[in-house]
Amino acid sequence: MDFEYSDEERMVQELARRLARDKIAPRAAEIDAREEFPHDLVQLLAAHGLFGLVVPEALGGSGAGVIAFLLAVEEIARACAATATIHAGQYLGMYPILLAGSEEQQQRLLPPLARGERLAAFALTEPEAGSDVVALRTTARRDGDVYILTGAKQFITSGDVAGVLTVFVVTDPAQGNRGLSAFVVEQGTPGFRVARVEKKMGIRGSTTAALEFQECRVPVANRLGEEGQGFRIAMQVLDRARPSVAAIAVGIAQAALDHSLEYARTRKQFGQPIANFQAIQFMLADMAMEIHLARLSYLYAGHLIRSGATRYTLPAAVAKCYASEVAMRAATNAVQIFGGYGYSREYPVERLMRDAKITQIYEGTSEIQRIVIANQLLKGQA
Ligand code: COS
Repeated sequence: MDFEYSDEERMVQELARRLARDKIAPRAAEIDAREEFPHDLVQLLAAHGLFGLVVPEALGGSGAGVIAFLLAVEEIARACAATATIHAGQYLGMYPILLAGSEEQQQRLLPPLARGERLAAFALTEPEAGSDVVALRTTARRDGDVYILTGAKQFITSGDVAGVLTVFVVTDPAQGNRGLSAFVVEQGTPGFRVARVEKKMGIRGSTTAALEFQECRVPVANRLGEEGQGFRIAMQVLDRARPSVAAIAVGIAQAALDHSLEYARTRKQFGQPIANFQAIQFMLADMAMEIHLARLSYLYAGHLIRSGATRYTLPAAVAKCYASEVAMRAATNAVQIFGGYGYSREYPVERLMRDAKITQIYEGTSEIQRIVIANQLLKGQA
């Protein structure tokens, strides 16, 4: 496995680290407190080309590649997990078009997304179907050169601010997973509306919307792939996207370690810095070990993607599941190290603990990742 970064990957990492430290970290606490969508930070990331890292130059991106993308996500999440969710959510929304879109669709839709002029969203989950994708109820019925979409979507990252949404629906209920199809719906399409924006425990700067489709007419030209390919497209997109959730989790865990180290060196009890106590040192060491391994696991999945592997379902699920559990443990232990101050909203670690929790839930819960991993093992694909 070659973990040498190219010059471009290293440059993107350094750029993201600098922006995160200088511009994003100072905004993180107020974005969280005000539950404010950070339009300024979206513009900042757009101005520095950070929305187009996996998009080829001919389609408005930089083609820096998946490793550059993952490294940027970790740096952004180290400063603000909400901003990292918006950033990674853009790629989640673009991947269906990148993986399944026709040349015409890619040329029409991707350049403004890659430049960050429009946001994208991935609309799969519904009120009655999250883990169980085949239970989707939103339907699309063909009528000449349009499809008529009817139904509801739930928990859609950036669903209210996105200009372009990739929406997964049932076109043939008799066909199970082969009866789902994927469509691009643009904001402003009659019949499409944002029903609600959720109030959340964490990642409060990222918006999460409930969407409604009432006789929403979508041109056939916006169908991604063929009818019946929706399930496979969704699974392929999730395989691509899960390493980026792992990178968000590693960024949160690294922030927990950064804050814990600083605090342990300066906080004095019993006449000395608490960093002198082995109970604290062991927590710091465990955090460092786990972060190291979680980072390697998302980089390994990224390496497989970069080298053109056709399936990386298992390593992507391993990275997502492991890193999200590492983030939760690291954030919980950071609160423990800070003691009473850790529980106070004056210090950043309580936000990290709230933000870490979502990484065990979105883009497939830890339980779903274990099912995916076990399925791969039992099919002999590991
Ligand atoms: N890549 C390509 N094809 C895939 C695939 C993948 N990662 N995963 C499954 N497929 C294909 C299979 O090869 C199979 O094809 P055939 O019917 O031709 O054999 C088909 O899709 C069905 O696969 P499988 O039988 O494994 O599907 P299941 O219904 O058992 O899948 C799980 C169940 C739980 C794995 C799936 O529904 C899933 O991942 N759910 C979680 C979704 C999720 O993460 N939701 C969170 C919200 S999204 S932000």
